[in-house]
Amino acid sequence: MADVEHTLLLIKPDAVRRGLVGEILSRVERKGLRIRALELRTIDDDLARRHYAEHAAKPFFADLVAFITSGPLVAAVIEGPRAVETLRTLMGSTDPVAAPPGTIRGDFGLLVTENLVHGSDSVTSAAREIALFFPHFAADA
Ligand code: RTP
Ligand code: MG
Repeated sequence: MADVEHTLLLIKPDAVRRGLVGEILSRVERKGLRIRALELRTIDDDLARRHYAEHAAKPFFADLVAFITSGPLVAAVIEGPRAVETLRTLMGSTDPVAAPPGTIRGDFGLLVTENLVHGSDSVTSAAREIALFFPHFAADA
């Protein structure tokens, strides 16, 4: 597959608390994307700040870091053709109020602060984020 991409999926602590891990992974798999790495873990403050570094100056940054470290999340490397954009389409827009039904955020979310999932926003971001969460991941292994 010439245009295969890898992207980082996070099933955020709110979705883990609500028991939506299987539902979300199932949607990703049914779409045809492949899970290449998978881990349940609670991330620390340092990893959260590095993952969300682009938002460091935003007023919601402290709340974002507190939320994403508030309990276990599921991190996954997802593979497939145009995987970055495909996963973002499955997720729906950042604010669940604007995300249409049929998307993960549109079907299960209410609040922008607890919006269930993260997906890398570009191939460049994906490479940076995969290296943070899965430092030993090799795309061609
Ligand atoms: P994510 O990075 O988590 O996948 O979300 P995203 O790309 O759709 O949105 P982004 O702009 O990267 O924002 C990162 C996360 O910050 C939270 N946020 N809170 N309180 C607020 O106004 C606000 N705005 C954004 C969201 O939880 C968003 O997922
Ligand atoms: Mg983002």
